[in-house]
Amino acid sequence: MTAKDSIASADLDVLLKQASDILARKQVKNKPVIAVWGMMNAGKSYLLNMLTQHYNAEFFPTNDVRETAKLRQFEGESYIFLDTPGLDANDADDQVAMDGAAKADVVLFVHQPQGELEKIELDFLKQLNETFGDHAEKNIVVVISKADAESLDKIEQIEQKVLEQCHLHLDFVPASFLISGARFHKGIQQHKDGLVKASHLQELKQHIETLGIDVRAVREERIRQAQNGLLLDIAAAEEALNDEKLQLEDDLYWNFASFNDAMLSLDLSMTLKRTEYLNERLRGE
Ligand SMILES: Nc1nc2c(ncn2[C@@H]2O[C@H](COP(=O)(O)OP(=O)(O)OP(=O)(O)O)[C@@H](O)[C@H]2O)c(=O)[nH]1
Ligand SMILES: [Mg+2]
Repeated sequence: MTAKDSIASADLDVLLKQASDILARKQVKNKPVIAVWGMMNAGKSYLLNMLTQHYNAEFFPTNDVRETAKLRQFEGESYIFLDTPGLDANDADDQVAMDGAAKADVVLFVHQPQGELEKIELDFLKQLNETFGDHAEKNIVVVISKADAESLDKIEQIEQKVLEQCHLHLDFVPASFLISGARFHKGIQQHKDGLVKASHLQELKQHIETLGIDVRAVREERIRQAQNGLLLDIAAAEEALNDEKLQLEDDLYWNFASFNDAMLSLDLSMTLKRTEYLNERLRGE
């Protein structure tokens, strides 16, 4: 097997796996799946603990260093909450995060306010946007996390910039929320309504409810988008294979050209020799 063969069959394996993943997407549960998605350490798991009322014992483990490596879900009364590993341009973990996003009906894209969206975040958001098709605008929600870690001015500037980036790169401006899970946690534990209010977590919860997610419509659209994407990939792989075939035929032709030339001159000299021999024999008779 040549190197080219192995590349083509590896590509094909990936495409076949994607096809079977799409077919396996039929989900039994009809509760909307709300997934958090974003860079590592953005505060995704912390936010989910607050949204699922895990105030004392964490259901979704949090940490200052990379923590979530696998998908983890909690089934609440109305929703299923799904935690995903942080995106970090590490192929294996990012694939798990992509698989998680593929299962979601709503994605809370969590961005911590250290600046505007990074290129990698925008690239992931663009991919996500495509997979949601018509539902992207409503079902992708931006969460600027750790809002207590910066001044309100600074955070609002960052939010403004993030929304401009979305407008430019995704072609829509998503709903966005400035959330402080830490304030919410403190507010709940110390019974301080002011802190709970300032955390804006309730607003995010209400927003999710007002989305009125039509689980069937979102999933059908996402499967349709995934199938379209896969068909395009298969067409591209077919074209690449065809190019390889033409190149091989070309190589074969040129590699055999000198051999064919040699055979032709051998044939010619044999004919000459035979004629010489026959002439000599005739002369001798
Ligand atoms: N100040 C502040 N810190 C927060 C807040 N939310 C989360 N953190 C802290 O940020 C760190 C990362 O939080 P996680 O929830 O584990 O982040 P994650 O996005 O799940 O991280 P990975 O799973 O590794 O991708 C933890 O130390 C949290 O305590 C917040 O609202 N305010
Ligand atoms: Mg986490």
